[in-house]
Amino acid sequence: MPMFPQVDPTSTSSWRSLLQHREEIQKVQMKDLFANDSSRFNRYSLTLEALLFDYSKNVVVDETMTLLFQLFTSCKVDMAIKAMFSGELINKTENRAVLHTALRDFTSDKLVVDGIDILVDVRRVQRQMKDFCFRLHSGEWKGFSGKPIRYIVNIGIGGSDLGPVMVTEALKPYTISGIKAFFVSNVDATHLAETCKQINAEETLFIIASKTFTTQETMANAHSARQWLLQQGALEKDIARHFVAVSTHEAGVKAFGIAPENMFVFWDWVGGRYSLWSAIGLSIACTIGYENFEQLLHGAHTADCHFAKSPPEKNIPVIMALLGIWYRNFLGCTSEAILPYDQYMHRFPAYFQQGNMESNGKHASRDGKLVSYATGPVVWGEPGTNGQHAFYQLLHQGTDIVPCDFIAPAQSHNPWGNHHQLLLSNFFAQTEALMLGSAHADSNRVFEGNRPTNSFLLKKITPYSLGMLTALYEHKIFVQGVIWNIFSFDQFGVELGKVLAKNVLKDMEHDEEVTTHDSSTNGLINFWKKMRE
Ligand code: G6Q
Repeated sequence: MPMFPQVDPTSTSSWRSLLQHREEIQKVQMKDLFANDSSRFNRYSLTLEALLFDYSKNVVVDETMTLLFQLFTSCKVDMAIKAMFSGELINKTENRAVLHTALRDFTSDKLVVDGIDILVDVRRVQRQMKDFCFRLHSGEWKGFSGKPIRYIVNIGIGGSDLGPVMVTEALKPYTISGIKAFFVSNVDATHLAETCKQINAEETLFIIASKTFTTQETMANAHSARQWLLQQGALEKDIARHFVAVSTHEAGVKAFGIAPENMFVFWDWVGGRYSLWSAIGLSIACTIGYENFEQLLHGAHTADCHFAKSPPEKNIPVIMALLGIWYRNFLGCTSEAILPYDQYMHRFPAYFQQGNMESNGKHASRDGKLVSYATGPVVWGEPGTNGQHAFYQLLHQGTDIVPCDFIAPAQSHNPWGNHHQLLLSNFFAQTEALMLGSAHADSNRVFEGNRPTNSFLLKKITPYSLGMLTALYEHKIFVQGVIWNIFSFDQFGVELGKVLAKNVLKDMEHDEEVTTHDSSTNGLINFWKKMRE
């Protein structure tokens, strides 16, 4: 039985009303809305502690928002939110709870899932991580030649890579002095080889991060890293000082040769792309310190409380989600851009590209039928201002409307001359120009305007504020998944890739001509066989 009712969103009266309302909104120009309503910014913006969310530059009027909030109610999203936080098995296709929120909950005493209080285990692993970081940073943990660890190399891919990379990059100013972090994900040996050129084996800790501990890319890189360490003078007995693992698969970790005391566990109720808050965040904690990692969790918990307790009209992730649905399902937008005006945040769009596209890139509804409406859009982005000198052309004058999220800190970690003002002047000017547009006699020079943006202003990018922002984006994905009536927490499309490559690999391991595939695939494999060394 589903934990919360399944609702086909198109069967609701709010959906039908939104379809009608769309006709009226086609005539609306945001610039007129601003001209006629001096309170629009105040009415269409919210704060969460020091974070400002301005959604006034969207093609919406009060009626749009009212209908969207009605859609939220008709689709029983409030029940779904409760079901997630309380640990119900809402990831039904994998028969799992979805509880990354429990990893950042320092206030609850107990959370029972399948008869087990999971918070006991959560706190035990957090203490293990804290203790490990202390030993690492105090120099007590030494490499095979007796030197302390300086290089952290996380080996993982997808959810076991993107989150740690995104956070470690975004929080670079918090890096512990003397520590340098690297992330190896691609099975292309170049990734590992180029990393090895920048590190010393005797001062390196490899963190093998893999939920399943079977992922081809991660296992290949882990074995090659092990081989490299031995080539650099380490002995078999030294492996324990240079390799630790983060996984849910204890037997797999053991088989690789990593001692159980050097394993950090997490649980099947943590989805890969939601796992940076678990022990998968070990590379983050090793790089910026455990206390800062904990601040990240605290920030996320603040967003969790906001999401769980605020009414839809005051709920930032709910409004982010509803606006996304408005553009995707009613105004036909096929993509969304995330544009951080902060160089340290350069992997934030990639992180949420996975978060969104892997969660909501689904075509089957929760009752197993094919959906009759659009689900997750393409999500992409790059940091400003670089994007301005590249793809913003299409944002301003292209034939597609791309709703954009602009994100920036009010304060820079590098207050150098007037750089930060220059950066933010671009942010503010771009959102204004996208909204206003400009007229010209020459159509090549016309900017139609009326192009929607959300703006997020944070005081500064800190572990706490980044945790908060990240959790807001996570909850946006959740709300959209519920309204689209799809399962957001499985990833059969990703798993397909893992199987396909294995099958083709078998055909590449012998010298015979391959004939069992379509002519293109046969042709490619056979051409490669002739060209390989
Ligand atoms: C995330 C996905 C996927 C996964 C990787 C790595 O939600 O499931 O990106 O994280 O395929 O998987 P492992 O952690 O099992 O190696």
